[in-house]
Formats: sequence, structure tokens, C-alpha cells
Amino acid sequence: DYTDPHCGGKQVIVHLFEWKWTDVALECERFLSQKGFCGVQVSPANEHVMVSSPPRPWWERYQPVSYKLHSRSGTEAEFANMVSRCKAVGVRIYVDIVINHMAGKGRQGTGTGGSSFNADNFDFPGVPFVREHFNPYCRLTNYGDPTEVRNCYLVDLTDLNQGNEYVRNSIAGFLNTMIDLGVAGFRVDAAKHMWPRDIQGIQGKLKDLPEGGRPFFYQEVIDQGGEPIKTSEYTGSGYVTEFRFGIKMREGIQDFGRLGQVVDYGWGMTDSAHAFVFIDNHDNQRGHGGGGDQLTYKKPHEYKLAVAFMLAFDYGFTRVMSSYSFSSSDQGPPHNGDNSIKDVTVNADGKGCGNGWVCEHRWSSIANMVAFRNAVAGTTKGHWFDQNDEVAFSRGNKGFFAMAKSGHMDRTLDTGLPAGQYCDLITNCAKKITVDSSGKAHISINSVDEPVVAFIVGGAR
Ligand code: ARE
Ligand code: CA
Repeated sequence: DYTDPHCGGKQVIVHLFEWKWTDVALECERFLSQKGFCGVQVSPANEHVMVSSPPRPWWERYQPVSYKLHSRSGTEAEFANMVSRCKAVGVRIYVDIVINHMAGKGRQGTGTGGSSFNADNFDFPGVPFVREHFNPYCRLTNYGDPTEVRNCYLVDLTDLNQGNEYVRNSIAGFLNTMIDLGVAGFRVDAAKHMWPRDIQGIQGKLKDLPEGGRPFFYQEVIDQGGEPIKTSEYTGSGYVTEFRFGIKMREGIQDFGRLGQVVDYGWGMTDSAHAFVFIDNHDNQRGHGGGGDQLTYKKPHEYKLAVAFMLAFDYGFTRVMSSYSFSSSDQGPPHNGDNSIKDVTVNADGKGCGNGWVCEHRWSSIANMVAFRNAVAGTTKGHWFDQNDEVAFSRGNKGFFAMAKSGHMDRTLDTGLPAGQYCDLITNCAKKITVDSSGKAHISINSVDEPVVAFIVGGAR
């Protein structure tokens, strides 16, 4: 079973996209542990190419040179330190693993860890991999042909043959090293481009975590309907990304009347126990990976509504995106003159970051919903209300959530919760809600900035 994230029942992962390991460790200690985050998805940790044109784009990290743990985010020692410091405060690390391919054709030189490579010669001495470990060249063009999707080269990236025993062992060795260091699981990049049986073959070579249990797996399979490869082919190996959820959420935020139907099994959406969900990811927020016009930090009002709703809703395992601000799609992370990644600075109010970092995960309507999702895990929604771009619902008899597109709501609703006084999580209890003996409460929202209210049984009163 690869569906346990090993974080004590917590429910939300944050992607700290392109952060340095030293900053991730600090964020675990000073913020994520306090807010109840399960863990962090970090950018690829292994050695990768350094692209000079365009200058040091974020996507260079998706072109591996070796499995040495030395990337733009830091050294192996810094990686190990981050993993153990986060684990010590109950926050786990999930590593984005790029195992479908190595660097792209035409690329050669030295990687971030000092290894030489020549992709045209299929020469990666840092592993080592040689020609026989790769599929014969063909460029992937037809997503309608599952064999081509698995065996041909995605955007000319040298395609490893995971059917080969040596390749499987090399990849498993890389993952086992990280398991030994305390990593709790993996995001499998380009899983759609590998055969499900090969992913399982690699999984079969992995150790249990030091504390017991199989590592958590979530696999990137872009299935938006309309192609033969389905997310369901991968559910045997763990969670699978559910990209249709983001599309449905975009429609739902436009018209709250559609928020009740964001999960559409008629459209082939993944069962809740295997659906890995998010509003945007590092690709589609910048038009890569099938992205169109995703909700992102660039539309903060709509974005807060969408992420808060996702965290309140009873579907899938959730990931929150945390971005750096960008204006062009290749642009890499905020960096210093020597191309090293800039420190993440935290704003005085703690609700955002500086130095070019956005830190959506610190926005109140997002950060404070993590406690809500943790508290209501295992319950289903009830007491559904929607009218005039206002929506509200309960989660079992454990929590109640409401949001208003206009930022204003003023109604008495059935909450299904025990009588008592409750604290609004979003305002850290500045607002209180009273549930009467019939379960009714007066719900008010009066903030365009934080257009959400949420409260839980057992929260501060
Ligand atoms: C870069 C250059 C290329 C160059 C290549 C090799 O942009 O021009 O040929 O390097 O030198 C990321 C970037 C790519 C980048 C790559 C390597 O997005 O631009 O290429 O890194 O540096 C498909 C896959 C899906 C993949 C998306 C991007 O199915 O797995 O494409 N997403 C992951 C990561 C990406 C990463 C990679 C994979 C590669 O999240 O960040 O690429 O490691 C339809 C289909 C989808 C398809 C989508 C886009 O929606 O259904 O399956 O996604 O179109 O083609
Ligand atoms: Ca492949």
C-alpha cells in the first residue's frame, strides 16, 4: 500500500517550488508544523543540467544528470539536514523524482554535482547509464498511442528503459538512499510516460521506511479525458494526480452553482481514495503541462476561494501550491548574481513572503484551512447550501465551512454541529460563531480579502 503519507493522519502537502533546502527546513520549524501541514513536496533533489539559454530556467531540474543529491536547492548534507529537521517537527518531505528520462538530446557538459554527461551519446557516467539503458530514439508526438507515450522521447528527453533490470536497480538505489535519510514518499514525474508494471517493478525493490510502512507515492498522470491513458491504470501504485479537479474548480469559482458538481465520475475522475488534487501546479500555472487559464496567485481573490473550498471539500488528497512571482514562463526562481537561489524572507505580518516569493500557503484563507481539513478527515459533506455565489456545508458533525464570492454573507444556516460557541479558524478566533440547540448558527462574512469562515468541533472556543 503506497497511499499512506506517514504524517500522523494530517492531510495537506505544500509544494515549496524551487525553495532551497535550508529555507524548507526553517519553514517546517517556524510555520508548517504549527499549522498542521503533513509535509512538503520539494523540487527534484538530484543532480541536473544547468541551462544557460534561457538563463537558468526552473525546468532545468527536470533534466537529470545523475542521482547524486546535489541540485540547485542545495547539497546532499543540506538535503539530509532538511529531511531530519522537518521530520523532527512532524513534517515529512516528499521528493519530486524524475526517473522517466535523463537530460534532453543535444545537451552536454557538467551537472550541478560536477558530473560530466553527453546526452547525444547517452553517456551519464555519474550513474552510470550508457546507451543500452535507453529506449531507441523516437519523438513522442501521438498521445493517442499508449506505446509511443511510454517508449518515445517526451520533448526529446533521453528516455530510460525501466524494463531493464539495471535501470530499475539504479532508480531503486536512488530512492532507497532518500528513504534511509527519512524521506516519506515521492511525486513521480511523468509517470504517464512509464509502464505501470515498470513503476511497480521499481517499487518492489524499495525498502520500508525506517519507522515501518511503504513510502507514499503520487504519480503525475495528466488525464483530462480524451486520451487512451487513464489515471486508473496507476492506482495500484498509489495516488494519481487528478487534473480535471482544477478545471472543474475554475468553472465552480466562476459560478458557485457548479461547486456541488466538481467531482464528476461520469467524466472518469479518479476515486477519492486515489485522487491527488490541487488548484494549480508548477506547470499549468505558467502554461506548461496542458495548462490553459488556471486559477493562480495572480488572481488572489478567486484563488483563495478555490483553495479554501478544495481544503474544505471531501475529495482526494490535497496539495497547496507555493510559488515565486514570475512574468515569463521560463523564468527561474529569485536568485542572486551568482545564480544561487535567494533566501525566502517572511513579511512582518507572517502572511506572505518577500524577495520575489509569494507564499500562498501563508495566506490566512489557505493556511488556516489546513487545521479544518485535518479535523474533518474521514467525514462527508452535508447541510449543503448554495445561492447567489455563496456556498456553505458541514463535514459530518465535526466542522462547518462557508464562503462568499462578494466577500459578504449574512445568513442563518443549519450546521449539524453540537450547540456551543466556536472560533473562526480564518481570523484566529477574532470572529466567534454560536451554534444553538437546533444546530443553527448565524454565519457572517465581511471581508473581500478573506472571504471564508470555517470552524471545527474541538478547536479553540
Ligand atoms: C525543456 C524545453 C524543451 C526541450 C526539453 C529538452 O522546454 O523545449 O525539448 O527541455 O531539452 C519541464 C518543462 C519542459 C522542459 C522539461 C525538461 O515543462 O518544457 O522541456 O521540463 O527541462 C506532458 C507530460 C507531463 C509533463 C508535461 C510538461 O505528460 O508529464 O508534458 N510534466 C512533467 C513535469 C514538467 C517537466 C516534465 C514532466 C519533464 O511536471 O515540469 O517538463 O520532466 C497534454 C497531455 C499531457 C502533456 C501536455 C503537455 O495535456 O495530455 O500529457 O504533458 O499536453 O504536452
Ligand atoms: Ca518513457
